[in-house]
Amino acid sequence: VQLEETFIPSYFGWFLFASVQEKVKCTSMEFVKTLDTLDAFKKHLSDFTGKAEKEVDLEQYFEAKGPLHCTTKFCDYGKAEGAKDYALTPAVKDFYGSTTELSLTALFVTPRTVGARVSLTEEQLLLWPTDAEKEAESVVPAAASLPLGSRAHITLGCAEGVKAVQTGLDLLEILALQKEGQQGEPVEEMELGSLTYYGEGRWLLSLREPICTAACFSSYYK
Ligand code: ACK
Repeated sequence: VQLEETFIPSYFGWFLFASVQEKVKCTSMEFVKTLDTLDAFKKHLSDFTGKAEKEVDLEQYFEAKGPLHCTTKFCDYGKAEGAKDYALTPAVKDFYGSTTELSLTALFVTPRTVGARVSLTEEQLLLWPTDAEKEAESVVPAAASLPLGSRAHITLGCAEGVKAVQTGLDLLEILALQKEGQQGEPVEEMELGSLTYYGEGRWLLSLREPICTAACFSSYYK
């Protein structure tokens, strides 16, 4: 049993193929650069800088680390709650090393993170921990009432001093606002889709065409 425990990874997830990582990074960079130039964004600049007059270079503001992936279960080498049970789930064993196609349906930017929303298929949901949303309840109270898979995302960048776990929380926050009936402020139609502002520096771009990317279900140790 001890041996098994030492082999529980940092996290399980779908890892984007190297060939599509660049495409996703370029698309998000393009979005961030365009967002930076919009008058609507400049109007709310203080969300990011704390001061109205200050400028922000969004391209520099976010830093990307590690391989692009969509976490299914953060295990912390077995220390996270439910890590061992998850690692032993039949679905994890069955799908380990298999390829799937992830559908990215939105991009979002907050003063903390930039990420992509991943819309999971029924089959992909077999790998989704049933308590992933509920675990975020202390930070996003409405999270537990959101559908399974709502937290699924790819972290594309974090502001200085912000940890990647924040990206999924930022996404849940936006989805919780939508569920409460907050429509957000429609800002404009961009080439990639429609941009909405949800206050407090939260921007969501709903993609006209989802970005489909090949990914492999695996795990990360380090
Ligand atoms: O961007 P992410 O999904 O956010 O990918 C990284 C990955 O695990 C390695 O750090 C995610 N992560 C970190 N801590 C947690 C946590 N407590 N709950 C859920 N996901 C987490 C992080």
